Amino acid sequence: MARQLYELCGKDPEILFSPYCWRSRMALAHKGLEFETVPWRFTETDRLAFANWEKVPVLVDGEKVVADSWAIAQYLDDAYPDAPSLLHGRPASYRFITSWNDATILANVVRLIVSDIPAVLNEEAKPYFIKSRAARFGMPLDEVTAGRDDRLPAFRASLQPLRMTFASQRYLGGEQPDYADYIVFGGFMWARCVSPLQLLEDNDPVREWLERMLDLHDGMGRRARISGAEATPR
Ligand SMILES: N[C@@H](CCC(=O)N[C@@H](CS)C(=O)NCC(=O)O)C(=O)O
Repeated sequence: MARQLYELCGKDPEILFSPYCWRSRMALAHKGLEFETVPWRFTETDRLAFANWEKVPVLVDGEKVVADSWAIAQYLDDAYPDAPSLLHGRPASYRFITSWNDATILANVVRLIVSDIPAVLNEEAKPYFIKSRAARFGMPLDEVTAGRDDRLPAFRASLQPLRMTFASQRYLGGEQPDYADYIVFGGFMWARCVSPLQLLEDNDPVREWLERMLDLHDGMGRRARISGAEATPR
């Protein structure tokens, strides 16, 4: 059986927008491993019963089933030690990057784009998403993102650790990307796929890094389908 990655999609199965799934698809590409996407939508938890899990990504690699993006990264390094490393045998250091990313980037990005997500969802997933996320934020999704343009400068300022790093290296991994880059990249792909909002200014070094990331692995990120008929790159 071909290697399979269960990934979150919209009503259009080619709109793949989960930040966590992007980590895993870039990690597979980094390892040079071919895989096919199994499109998965919110509310389809039954389809993940085989993995004893309720979220994506889930990787099926032959007999092996691995759920959770972090577990997938570790599994790939263990199972394919001769392919380029993701975590370089030091998963502990990447834990911090994951935590910083999730607490700073993902937590802010969701407050900038969450109201754009229902438009990409299938009819069944829409009410589930709107209700569950409104409950999480304690307010309707439009209120969560209200005034988002005014909040962009603070979001951009929070990325200063990235700018300081890119002043002396091309990637978080150094001269080559590694899993640290894929962790951070996932959040930007999430926004790119579902929202017209331009998170980064054109002359931002983070934007320059993002452009490099979009080109990796035969332009996997750049080729990704994004929502909106106009679909101008952002
Ligand atoms: N810690 C998990 C998080 C995965 C996760 O939250 N996935 C979301 C998609 S972005 C999901 O499947 N959510 C299901 C739901 O909200 O019902 C990982 O790193 O894989």
